[in-house]
Amino acid sequence: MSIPEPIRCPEIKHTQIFINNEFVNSVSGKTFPTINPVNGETITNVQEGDKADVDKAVAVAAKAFELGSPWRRMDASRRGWLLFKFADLVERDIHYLASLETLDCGKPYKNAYGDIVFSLKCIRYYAGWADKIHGKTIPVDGDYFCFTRHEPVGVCGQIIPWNYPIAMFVWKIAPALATGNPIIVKPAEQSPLTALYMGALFKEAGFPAGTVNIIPGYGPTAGAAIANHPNIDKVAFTGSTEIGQLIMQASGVTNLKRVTLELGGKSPNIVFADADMPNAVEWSHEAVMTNMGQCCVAGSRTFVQEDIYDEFVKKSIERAQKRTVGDPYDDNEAGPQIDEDQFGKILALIESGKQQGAKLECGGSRIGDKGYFIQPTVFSGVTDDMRIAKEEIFGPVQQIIKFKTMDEVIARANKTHYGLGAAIFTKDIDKAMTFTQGVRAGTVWVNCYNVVNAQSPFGGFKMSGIGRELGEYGLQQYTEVKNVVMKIPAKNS
Ligand code: TXE
Repeated sequence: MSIPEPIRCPEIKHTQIFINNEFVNSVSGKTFPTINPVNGETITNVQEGDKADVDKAVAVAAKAFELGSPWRRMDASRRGWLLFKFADLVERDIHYLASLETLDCGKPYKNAYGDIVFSLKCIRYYAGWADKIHGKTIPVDGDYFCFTRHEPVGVCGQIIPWNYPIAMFVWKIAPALATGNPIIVKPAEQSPLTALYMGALFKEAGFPAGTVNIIPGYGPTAGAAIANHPNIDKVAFTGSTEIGQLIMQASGVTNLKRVTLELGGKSPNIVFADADMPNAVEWSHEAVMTNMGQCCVAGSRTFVQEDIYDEFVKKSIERAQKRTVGDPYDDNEAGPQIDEDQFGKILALIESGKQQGAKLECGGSRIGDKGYFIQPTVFSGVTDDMRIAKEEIFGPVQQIIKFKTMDEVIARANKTHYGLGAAIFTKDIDKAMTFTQGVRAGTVWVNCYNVVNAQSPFGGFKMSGIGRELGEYGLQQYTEVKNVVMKIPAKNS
C-alpha cells in the first residue's frame, strides 16, 4: 500500500466534548492534558467530561431515542447510508486522521493508516447490515401468529482503550448505529483526539442530534458515570480485566444494563518442530511485538517444541534485534509505549523476569532519555510460574517457553484465567485440529497470527471477555429480541 507522507504537526481542530451535534465545554470547566508519548510533552488540553456531562449526554441520547424521533422513524436503509457517508468522510480525511493518531498515541504512521483502512472496512461492513437484520416468523401452537423483532437495545455507553483508538472506536460505534442505538462514547484519556475529530464527521454525515455523543475524560469519573448510569441500557467496554470486573459490578448494582467486555489476554502461540521455521519465527515475533506489544491478543507466551527450541530462540533474537524503534512519523516498525504508567509497568515486569531466573537474551531497557521507548526484548528459559509468563505485559517482550508433547502444551496453554487468542504453527493438519479444539480461546490462528477481519467474530473465553465484536455476532450484542404473539381467527399450515 503506498501512502502519503505524514503531516508531522497536524493541527488540533477539536478538544471539546461533542454532545447533541455540538462541541461544548465541560460542565465543570476542567480540562486535562493529552501527552505526546514521543517526548512526554503536552500536545493540548482537552475538556474533561465527568458525571454531569454524562448526564447531559444521556438526556439528549434518550431524547434521540424517543418514539417518533427522526432516529426512530428513520428507515434502516437510511441508517446504513449515513454510515456509508461517514466512512466516505473518514476516507476523505484519512491522511490527517492517521497523522493525528500517530501524534496522540505514538504508533507508527503507516500502522495508524492501516488501522483506518481496516476501520473503513468495518464501518462499511456494518453499514451494509443495517437493512438486513431480520426477525423470524415462528410456527407456535394454537391459533396465533408469532414473529420476532430485533430492536435496538437503547442508549449505549462505549468505553474505548488507547491502544487502537480509531479501530476500537469504530468496532463499537458501527454495529451500534447500524442497529439504531444512540451512543455515548468515552475515548481513553491518553488518546482522545481522533475520536473528537470524528464527532465533526458524524455531524457532517447527517446523523441526527443526540445519536452520537463523545465525552473525553478519565475512567474513574466519566467512565464510571457511564457504567453506573441508570438510564444507559448497555455498556460496551474494551480495557483491562480489572476494570471489566468493575463495569460488570456497576451493572449489577444499578439497572442490569447489558454488558459486553473485551479484556486482557496472555495468549499462547504454539510452534511445533515440523513448522516452517522462518514463517513461525516471523509471525511469532509480530504476534507479540506488533503495536509495541500493546495488543490485547498479543501472542505473549511463545511455546516452542524442544527439538527446535534453541534454533528458534536464536532466530527470534536476530529478528528482535533488527526491529526498528524510533520516531513514529519515520519509517519505523515501532514507536514509544503509550504513557509513563505503561512504560514503568513493562520495565518492572522485565526486571521480575530477570529476577525469577529467565534468561534475558536481548533488549530489556529503555531507549534514549525522553519519551517511552523500550527495546524489543526476548526472554528464553521462561517457566509457567514466572510473572512474565502469567501477567499481561502489554509491551514488546517475548517469552519463549519449551514444551514436549501436544497434551502437555494444551494443558499449559489453558492454564490461565484468560482466553482471548491462540495460535499453532505446524504442517500437520491433525495437530492443528487437535489444538484448535483443545484450546479455550475466542480465536485460534493456524500458521498465522492476528489476522482480524470485519466479517468474523472477535472476543474472549473466560476472563478475556463477554460477548463478541465484529461480524454478524457483533450485531447481536446491540439488539433486543422482541417476541410478538398475535391471536388470529384460524391457523392453517
Ligand atoms: O486500562 P483501563 P489501562 C490492559 C493492559 C494494560 C492494562 C492497564 O494490560 O497494561 O490494561 O491499562 C477506562 N470505569 N489493557 O489502565 O484502565 C479508561 O478511561 C469505567 C488491555 O489504560 O482498563 C479507558 O477509557 N471506565 C486492553 C479504558 O477504561 C474506566 C486495552 C481502558 O482503561 C474505569 C487497554 C472505571 N472505573 C489496556 N477506569 C485491551 N483489552 O485491548 C478506567 N476506565
